[in-house]
This record gives sequence, C-alpha cells and structure tokens, in this order.
Amino acid sequence: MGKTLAYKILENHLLDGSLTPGSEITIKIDQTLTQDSTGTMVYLQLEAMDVDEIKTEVSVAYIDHNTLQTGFENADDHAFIKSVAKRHGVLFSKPGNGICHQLQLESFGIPGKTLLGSDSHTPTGGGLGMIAIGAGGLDVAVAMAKGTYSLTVPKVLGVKLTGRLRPWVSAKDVILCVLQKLTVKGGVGRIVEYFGEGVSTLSVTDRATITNMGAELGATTSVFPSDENTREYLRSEGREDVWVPLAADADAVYDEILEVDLSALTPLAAKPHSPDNVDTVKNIGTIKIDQVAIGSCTNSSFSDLMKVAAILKQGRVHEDVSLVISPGSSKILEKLAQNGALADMIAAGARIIENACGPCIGMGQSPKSGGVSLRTFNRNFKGRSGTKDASVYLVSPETAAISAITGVLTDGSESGYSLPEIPAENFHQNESFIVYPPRGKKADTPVEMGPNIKPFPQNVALGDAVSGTVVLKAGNNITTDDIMPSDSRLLPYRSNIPHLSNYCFEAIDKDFPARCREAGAGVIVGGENYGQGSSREHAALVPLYLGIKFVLAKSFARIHRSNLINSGIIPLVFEDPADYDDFKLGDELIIENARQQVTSPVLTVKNQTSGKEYRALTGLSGLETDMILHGGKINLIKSK
Ligand code: MIC
Ligand code: SF4
Repeated sequence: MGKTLAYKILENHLLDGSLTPGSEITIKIDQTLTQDSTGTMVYLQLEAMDVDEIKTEVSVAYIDHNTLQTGFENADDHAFIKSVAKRHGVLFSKPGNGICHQLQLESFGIPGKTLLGSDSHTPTGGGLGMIAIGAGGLDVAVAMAKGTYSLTVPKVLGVKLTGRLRPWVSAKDVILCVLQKLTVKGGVGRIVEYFGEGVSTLSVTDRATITNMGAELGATTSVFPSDENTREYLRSEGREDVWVPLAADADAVYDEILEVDLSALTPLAAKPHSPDNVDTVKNIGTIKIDQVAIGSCTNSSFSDLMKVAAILKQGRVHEDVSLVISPGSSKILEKLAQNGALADMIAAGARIIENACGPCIGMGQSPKSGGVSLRTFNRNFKGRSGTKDASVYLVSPETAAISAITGVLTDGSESGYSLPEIPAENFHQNESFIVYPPRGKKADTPVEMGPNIKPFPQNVALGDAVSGTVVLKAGNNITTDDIMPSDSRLLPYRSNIPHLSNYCFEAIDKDFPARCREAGAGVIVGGENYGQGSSREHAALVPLYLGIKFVLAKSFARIHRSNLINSGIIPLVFEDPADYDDFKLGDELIIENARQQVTSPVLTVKNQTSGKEYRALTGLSGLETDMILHGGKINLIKSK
C-alpha cells in the first residue's frame, strides 16, 4: 500500500509508537520557532527545566507580535527572550526582521524536516514540504530540551488539486474554498496533504498561504510535496543545497479525499466573524469599505506584495479608505524599496507599517466604529481587530488591492484593471537582524528579567475528588481570543498572568474573573470546538490561575486541549452532547474518585445541584493521563 508524504516524514522521525490513527507517537523535532507573545513563557519554562544543552538542529526566537513598545513591557520581554536565547544557543530574530512564519520559510525551513512552533500558524512550513506543527509554549520548550514531541496520530485528508488558477484568483481563494467545504473544525484530527497535477502550478509562497490557513481548519498540519518549484524557491533564497524531492507514493491511500478544481475558483471572501463563513466576492456584492490591511503571515510574500504594487500603480487609494501594508520580512521590504514597488505603493496612498504581525493581532490599526475592513489575514473573529463592532472580511491580496482603489468590495476579474505576471527575484540573507549565539552547553550569561515578568502558575497533583462551580456556560467555536483576548492593551502583559486574569473572557462575560474568585474552584461548560484558534497557553494558564479544575465540552480544538492538559486542567467531552443543555451557571459539579476515574475512557461527573450524573469521555493517552495525575507537564517532568 502506497504511503502519504505526511506519514513518510513522520515515519522518518518516529521515536516511539506506531503510525496508526488515534494512537500516541513520539517524534524527533529538528527545528523549533517561538515568537515573543508566547515566547516569554517558553523561555521561562526552558529555564525552569534547567536544560544543559538544547537538542534541536536549529531553534529560532522571533520578535514580531509585540512590537509597539508603548511602555517598557514589550522591550523588557524582548530583552528577556534575547538573554535566554543567548544562554541556550537559540538564534534571535530582532524586531523589524519580520513575521516568524515568513522568515522561517525564507531562511531556515528544509523539506522533509520537522518543525514545532509556539504559534498556531507554524504549518506555514508545510509549503516547503515540512511537517510543521503549532503547539503550546511548554511543548516547544520540551522539544528544545529533549528534541521530541508526542502527538496523537492524525488521519490524512488528501486534497487533490486539478487545473490552474485564473488571473485575480490566488492561493487565498484555494484555502477559503477548502474552509467553506470543511469548516473550522473539519481538519481536527487530520493532516491535510495536497497532491495532484494542480500542485505544480503553485509557487512555494502560494502553498505556504494554503498550509498557513490550514490552522483555521483545526488541522494538525498541512503539507505539500517538495518539487522543482520548491527547488526554485530555495535557489532564490540562496539555499538550494537543502532541497530534496519529496512526494507521496503514486498509489498512496488517503483516509479521505477532497477535490478542488483550481480553474473553477473565483475570488472568495470570509465574511464576519469566522474564517469558514465563505462566499464569492460577487455574491457578497459591492459593500462599501473603510479599511484595507495587507500583510500577516498568510499573505505578505514578495509576489503577493508585487501584485499589490502593480494593481495600485494603476490608480490611487479611494478617499474613504485607509490602506495599510505590512511586508512579511525585512528582505521583502528591502527588495520592494530597491525595485520601486514601495514607491508605487506610497504614491497610490498606501500607509506602510512595520514588518510585523501588527493589525492582525490588534496591535494598532483598529477599524473605526462599525467599520468594514478587508484583510489578507487568516482570522476575523469578532473583536480581534480591536474594534468590537467592526466587520472584518478575509480576502486575497489581489481583491484587497483592487478594492482599496474602488472603495467597495470588488472582484478584480471584472474590474478592467490588469494583473501582470510577477518575475522571480533572487534574495540575499539579511544577517543584520539575526543574532547568532554560540551553540553547545548552556552559557553562564545573565537572564535579563524586567519587573513585568511574573512567575507562571503551577498546578498541584490531582486530588481524590475534583469539584467546582460552573462559572461559565459557553457556546460553540469559542476561540482562544474569546478566552484570553489579545490586543495592544493586553499583549504587553503576556508575561504577567495575574494582570491578564482580570480580562479572561472579557468580551463574553466580564464578570467571569470575579465569579471564579468567589467560587474558588470553577468548571467551564463549553460547546463544539472549544478553544479554536491560537496556540497561546495563556488561555489555559489564566483559567488555571483563576481556579478552573476541568472543562466539560462537546469537543475541543487540538492545541488548546493539549495546553489544558499541560496545565493539569482536565478536558472532558460529553458522551451525549445533549447533556450540555442540562447544565447552568452556579451548578456544583464533582468527579469522585478522580485519580482512578481519569485513567478510564469514560468517567462520571455528578451535578450536586440537580443530583443527576453524567458520563464524560476522558480521551487521554497514557502520557496525558500521567500529566493530569501529576498536575501538569512540568510536575510530571520534575517527578522524573
Ligand atoms: C494569533 O494569530 O492568534 C497569534 C497571536 O499568532 C497566536 C499566538 C499568540 O496568541 O501569541 C497563534 O496563532 O498561536
Ligand atoms: Fe502574527 Fe497574525 Fe500570523 Fe498570528 S496570524 S502569527 S498574529 S501575522
């Protein structure tokens, strides 16, 4: 039986377990990446583990999220990360170098290698033929310390690409189409692997746009073959020597197959407030827009921005529109400056902002009240832009640029504007933004710890009985942005869990923190796909700090579920989803004989308020059970 590419790479890295969907394996991790908003926790944890020497081939610490520096907090975090990176031989990418995923692709990604990153969009590396997985910070710290990562073997969903994209239709429309078909939970428990003759029509950066937004499907990761286009991309980056050809066997068997005819696609948009709320630009109609934001780890490549410049050159930004552009990396910005494209953008009325995440994570550029914003980003969750009542649509760079000129959502193919072919360019590595500390045994250099950096909360071993009050009853598709909001106000406090705890679930229920404090011990009841979105472990650490003991939901998103377990909070799934309706705020719940019950696949939760009993699925692997028993991953590691 032929093998999928995903399983071939996993097999090459397999250290323990067998490649059977649903079972637990441990794989070797070749590379790690961190970014600053999750990175302070990662490096606090790495320091706490007292590691002698990191085990990865290359580990990079990027600064790209918290670059506003409105107070000392961000700069203190940068200094802390830099100092710990230096001790452990972790490369440090300075603020201004660009967005972690774009930079990893350009400078470090290697086909066939594994990458673990403390950011949910780490699968961007799948565009180069890597198995690149997003994880909580603690998992990344452990991957650096031990060179390993444990995961549940996903199924492989094959996406067969046929045909070729027409002008004004691009990679963003491909992934929006897949999201429309599969929804934000369609990828849970799956690796999405692209194959078919359409693959060769897509460049590496097109592929990276698609694998990047595989995160929005909830997939473990997404992967493309490594072919001549991959070689061409690596050559353009001066790294052809790392190229290897990789593909699935011709007779590979996929668990499921989805077919996408590239020729049949038209420009698409994800409407407010979910990346799977997709329709054609034509069907949505010519809605008036206030803001256009081009950039983010999804769509900030050189060719994306060259297309934008070519479109803008044919007109000027509409008088009612604010257009902001953030290039993906310093190299891209440098090249745009050299070849004149930057001048074309500025002449058309674009505002050029820093090469960083910026508006994508609400660090500036919030739209006006009730405003309509078109963004080339990957998430349009309510309030994420920093404006609660804004309507954010996710679109391709082509659709964004043409709409910035017309002032209304526009299908470029019907606009009369032309879209030239973008010639390939060669890049040189810009070393000015990277600090290379020596590799080897941990150096005895000091750790720089600013006053905003507080210790992270730690759980205690599981008790014989676990009880708590229902402090929140949440609906479906709760995001980590809902659980622990992040914007220019709160991102500077990613190293300060006590401060963040005052804002947990702020937009959904502002009384949540007070209710938790009053209850002492709390339980969250959730719907489907609880915890979708980012990898931020703050969405588990803050609830831990507020006394949450377990979460009882209809289903969980992958990374958040792992983060809960790493923190010693039990994620339980209703055996009968209809039981959800029975629970209400203030119910007193108890799991009796918890230490024994968590070791079996199903346990009993007693509602002491109603007197009823409910069956809940634990779904814990052997390792996960151990973590829950010990009160989290760090305690488990310490116990060994
Ligand atoms: C995001 O896009 O939501 C983030 C900000 O990059 C997060 C990481 C974080 O919350 O720090 C992610 O995607 O994991
Ligand atoms: Fe940064 Fe946005 Fe990408 Fe997250 S999704 S890494 S905030 S650009």
